[in-house]
Amino acid sequence: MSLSSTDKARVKALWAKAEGKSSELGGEALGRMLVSYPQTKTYFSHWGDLSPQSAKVKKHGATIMAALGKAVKGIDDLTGTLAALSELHAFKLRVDPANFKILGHNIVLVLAMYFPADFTPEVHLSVEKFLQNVAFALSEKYR
Ligand code: HNI
Repeated sequence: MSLSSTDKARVKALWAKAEGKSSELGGEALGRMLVSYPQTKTYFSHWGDLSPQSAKVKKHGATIMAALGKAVKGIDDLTGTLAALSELHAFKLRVDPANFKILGHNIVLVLAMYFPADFTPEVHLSVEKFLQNVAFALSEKYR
């Protein structure tokens, strides 16, 4: 499902609000994913402590959100913007693309928690579509 100009505008507006807190939001989303979907822990087992308090989990949450911030800026060409990351996740990290959906779910949840007034059903719809397109772009290089 491609993003309409309205979807893009909603995502950009919410992101403008979230950006300042993006490290915290990312840490919360990744930390929650590792607890609520324990099957995702296998990819990060080399880190040892995978609790939401873990410094590595927090730092990586910030890394993921920074990449998503770039995706928001490159929202008109997500496949191009995320090509290198797709390559990395497909061939080096070998992450099952089903997990992109799981992380996306946790990101949606955290955005709704932090910005309840902004997270109207319409914004929810546009954010879901954006994250679906991100997941699709990240899956592009899997062959
Ligand atoms: Ni992901 C590394 C972005 C989903 C497992 N990941 C990265 C890096 C970025 C990134 C950026 C750092 C790249 C580098 O070092 O050059 N990851 C994203 C984004 C999403 C995503 C934008 C989806 C929105 N990654 C996932 C998912 C998993 C995942 C769903 C597994 C469940 N990623 C990893 C692993 C690494 C990683 C594992 C390497 C971590 C490390 O440092 O050891």
